[in-house]
This record gives sequence, C-alpha cells and structure tokens, in this order.
Amino acid sequence: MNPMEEANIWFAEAHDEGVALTFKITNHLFSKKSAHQRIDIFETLSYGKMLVLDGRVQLTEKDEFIYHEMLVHIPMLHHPAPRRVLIIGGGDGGAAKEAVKHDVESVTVVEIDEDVVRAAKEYLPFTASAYDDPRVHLHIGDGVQFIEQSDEKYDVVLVDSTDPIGPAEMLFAGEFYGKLKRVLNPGAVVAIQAGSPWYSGDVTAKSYRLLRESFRDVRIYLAPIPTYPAGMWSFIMASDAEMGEPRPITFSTRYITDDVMRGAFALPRFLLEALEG
Ligand code: AG3
Repeated sequence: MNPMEEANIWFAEAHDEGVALTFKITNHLFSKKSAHQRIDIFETLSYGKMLVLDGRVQLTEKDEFIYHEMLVHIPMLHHPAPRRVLIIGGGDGGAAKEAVKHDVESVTVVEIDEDVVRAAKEYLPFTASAYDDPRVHLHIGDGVQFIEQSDEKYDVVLVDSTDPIGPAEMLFAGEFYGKLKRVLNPGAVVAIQAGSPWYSGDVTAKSYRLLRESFRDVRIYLAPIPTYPAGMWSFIMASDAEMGEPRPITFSTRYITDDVMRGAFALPRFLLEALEG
C-alpha cells in the first residue's frame, strides 16, 4: 500500500450543512492558489484523478465523460452543421475533447485561469489531450471581455463554468446572455451548465428565465453525474432558431445515445415547479 493510502486521507466537498461527498485520496498531485482560485488535483482511490477548484469537484477521470458528452453533444446535434465552436471556461480541455468529435473547423477555449490549463496539461491528459488537436485554440482571458471584444462569430457556444460563486459569477448574469448575441452566427445554439437542480433549483430556474429573455427556444436537460452535488445536474440549451429534432449520433461515445438525448429533456415535477415559481 502506498504511504498516502495508508495515511487514510480523505477529501470532502460539503453539499449542504449536513451532507458531504468524501473521496479517499492516494496522492495530492497539485495544489496552488492561482490569481483566480484555489486549484487542487488529487489521485483518488475510486475515481482516478480529480480536479477541484475552490473546494468544488470539477471532474474526475472516471465520470467526466458523462458531463462533457452531455454539455457538448446535445447542443452540437441540435445545430444542423456546427463548424465554429466557442467554449467559455473548460480550461481542463474536456469539453473541447468532445467538440472535436464533430466535423468542426475550429474550437476556441476561453479560459480565465492559465494555471488550470497548465495543471490539466500536466496531470489530466485524458481531457487536456484536446489541446493536441490543431483545430483547438486556447485564449487565456475573461469570457465576458472576450465576447464583448471578439470580431469572430460561432455556431455553438458552450459555457463550461464553475458554480456561480467566484470567477464564474458574471457568466450567470442576464447581461452576459444578451452580450453573447454579438458572437453568434444565425441559427447558433448556446448551452450552459446550470447547476444542481436539487440543491440550487433557484439558480437553474433563474438561468432559464434569463435565457428566455434573450432567446426564442430555450430547453433544460438533465444528466446524472455521480461526483457532483446530489448526482443530478442541469444544463440549458438556447437558440433564436427553432431547434428541431437532433441529428443522430455518428461518433463514438460512452454515455450519450439517441435515446439518452431524447430522455434528458424529461424534467421532474419539483424542477418544473421551480421554473414556474
Ligand atoms: N464545471 C461544472 C462543475 C460544477 C461542480 N460543482 C460542484 N462540485 N459544486 C465542470 C468543468 C469541467 N470541465
């Protein structure tokens, strides 16, 4: 047994005052207080490598595919022919890794924290390998500033952010969704991660309402992510075009199927009620 494993060290993320998810740690690979947040990378006994920002689990080696496939492929397949993709956040490369499975011309990742990218390249090759693809371009900077200043236009914009506390706060504001329009091609589809509908249904509902103020067709969908709070996660997809049926999946996946894609839009009563309230 390695000495760290024997030492019985655990990492816990509290999901509310009375509940936490706890991982047995076999190695603390990286730790840094960057200009934007605290970054930790752990080797866990059960979930492989794990990226934690400000104490919140962002991804694990074992289940990242569920989150990234659902964030990326659902909007991409609701666009008739996405060629240019913008990812706001997602410095670990996980969303870019899925986006390049499509016939895209370019995938631009705008990450505010260069240290996240550096750490991912060193310790998380299963997501950061995306940066080896010549179609993937990295821009270090603030996502809001980028959309205010960019002259480029995109077919799909994905917001792969942390929770709406800390550096990502601005990405959940109404103004941001309005400004996004500047960088959208006609018929573009936008998708955001919209938090835990169980613990923060208010955040999910608020994002939904704000997106409805800016876009014509707005849809919420869910996915089970074992290592996120409550395991149930929400995403919102929005477009000014009426999004029709998704195109079928024609590339290799580990989670999403055509049926999963259809089923993901079925919402539980408590969330529908939060949306009305
Ligand atoms: N971004 C969403 C992570 C949210 C997790 N929240 C939490 N654990 N409290 C994931 C980024 C992966 N590319």
